[in-house]
Amino acid sequence: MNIKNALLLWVPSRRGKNAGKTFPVGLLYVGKIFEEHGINVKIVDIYNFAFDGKLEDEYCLDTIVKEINQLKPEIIGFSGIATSYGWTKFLSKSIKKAFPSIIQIVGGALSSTYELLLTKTSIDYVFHGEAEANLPHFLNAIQSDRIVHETPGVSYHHNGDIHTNQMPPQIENLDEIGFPAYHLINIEDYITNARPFSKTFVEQYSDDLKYQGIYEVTNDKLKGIDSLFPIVTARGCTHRCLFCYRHMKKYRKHSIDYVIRHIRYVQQTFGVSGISFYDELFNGDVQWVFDFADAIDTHKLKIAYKTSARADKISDNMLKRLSETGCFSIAFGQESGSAKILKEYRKGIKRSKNVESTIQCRKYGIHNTVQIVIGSPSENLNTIYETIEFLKEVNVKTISINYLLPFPGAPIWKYVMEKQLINDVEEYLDKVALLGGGPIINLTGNSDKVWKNWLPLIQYKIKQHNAIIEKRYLTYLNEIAKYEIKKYLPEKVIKPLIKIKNFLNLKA
Ligand code: B12
Ligand code: SF4
Repeated sequence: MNIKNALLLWVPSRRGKNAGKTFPVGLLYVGKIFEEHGINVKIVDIYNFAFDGKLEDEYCLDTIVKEINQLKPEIIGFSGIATSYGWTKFLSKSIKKAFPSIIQIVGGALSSTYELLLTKTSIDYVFHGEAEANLPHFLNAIQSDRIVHETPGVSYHHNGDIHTNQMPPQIENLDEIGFPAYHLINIEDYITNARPFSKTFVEQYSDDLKYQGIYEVTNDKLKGIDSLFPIVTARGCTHRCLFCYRHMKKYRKHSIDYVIRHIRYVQQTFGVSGISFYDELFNGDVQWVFDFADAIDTHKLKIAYKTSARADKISDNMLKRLSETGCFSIAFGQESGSAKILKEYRKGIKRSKNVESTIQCRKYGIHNTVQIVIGSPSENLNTIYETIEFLKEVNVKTISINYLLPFPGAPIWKYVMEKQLINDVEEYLDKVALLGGGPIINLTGNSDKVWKNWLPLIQYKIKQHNAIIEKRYLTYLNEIAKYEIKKYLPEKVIKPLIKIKNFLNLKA
């Protein structure tokens, strides 16, 4: 079969107002493979025309039908995550009706819904894992009229059953993949703004006298950096947490040489200076991190970057080197303040290490959003209070709290299926797409009323704590007023105190 054109669809994972645009990194790697097989590719990002309202599906379909009539693709590929399922179903069925000969394939984390995709939609093949390991086999087979059913790591429907072929070996040397096919999208549409980070850093620590001045270090790192660009330095992770869907098993890093070349390439080609590392795990190889920092110095690279990391592999020295080389933000995934829940999450990190690493970040002017996941099967009011205590202890103001959302393929999914906690998976995925990380499914033994109130309870307690902390600094303010030493203190100390005083509407 002669394949001339392929259309790749980046399917939103959220619905309505929450549908935010995200960089289609995975599809740029997929598009590259098609091009290497002499196939013309077009990427269409559905986020560009997804909007609120009942007609969003129909409107979206109209736009895609126009694209199909223009491009005349022999293959359509869908990419997204599990919550992109609803859109994919609607589009897949509608497209099959109008264009029955087009082969429909799916990849990315969306492939975790492969059973639904192959029974309830018109998808022909679902690709598991990384496209570099199975898509070339599929394209070679199709182009030379061989049997595509033998492609490793692919699920398909055959004689009334779903078949899943054995996974191919993962790519060992990631550098062989090369750079993503950036020319397939309009890069300008995706570069995000780096400025809000310096703002949140100021908000985060402005009341903590010990760290006055630190935000200036961060502002310094972000000087002239107004854009963030995604780069992948690793694939896979060393762990397997309860709620995490992992379709790339083994942990692998690109070489430092590759990453430096990649950074230089995007800086020179797109004029960006800020980098957002899109790895599942950036610091899985500790020595790599130090070597990377040294390479940034050696090559005199001027960058600012944000990344994610496991707190157990963080050390004072690592934070120092990261900060010195431009790191302004790290996300750890602290998950919980309860040792019991951390164990249930199989996080492999102790509470005390989470506290230590989070606090250490301030010392080096590195912003940290504390990420909390609540609502695992063993969660109760005691463990929620342990999390509240943890949040008070680390005293960080930027906190992201989400209820645990089970996704197909994650370890928790088995528990949910065994306990029959979800009757209709399609309906559940649509609900998650609409509501995000709110209270959607109660996995705990607590009543819905209690469980739903955990999030507002944490938020209330933390607000209360922050107000107490802020009041504490009023004592300093009183002292300042009393001894009239205002003029002897630097502005950077006075300003936040005045702000707090005005905020609390209190007299000094
Ligand atoms: C960076 C990231 C984000 C970023 C950017 C999102 C984005 N642009 O994708 C941010 C922070 C915004 C984000 C948010 C969320 N994320 Co996220 N994110 C990731 C992360 C760490 C990396 C994604 C990435 O770019 N990888 C690099 C590329 C190279 O890999 P890839 O996309 O998988 O693509 C490869 C293959 O999958 C395959 N492939 C991909 N598409 C296709 C298509 C075809 C046709 C074929 C053949 C092959 C193929 O080939 C590619 C090359 O090898 C992944 C973890 C992971 N490793 O995937 C989680 C992950 C995708 N996120 C996840 C989740 C749940 C979320 C949130 C819902 C979290 C939340 N509660 O809010 C939100 C959703 C936000 C949104 N609006 O979409 C889950 C999805 C779980 C699932 N079963 O669907 C993942 C897998 C994390 C996890 N392990 O649980 N995320
Ligand atoms: S949550 Fe983080 S540490 Fe845990 S398995 Fe997923 S990527 Fe790895």
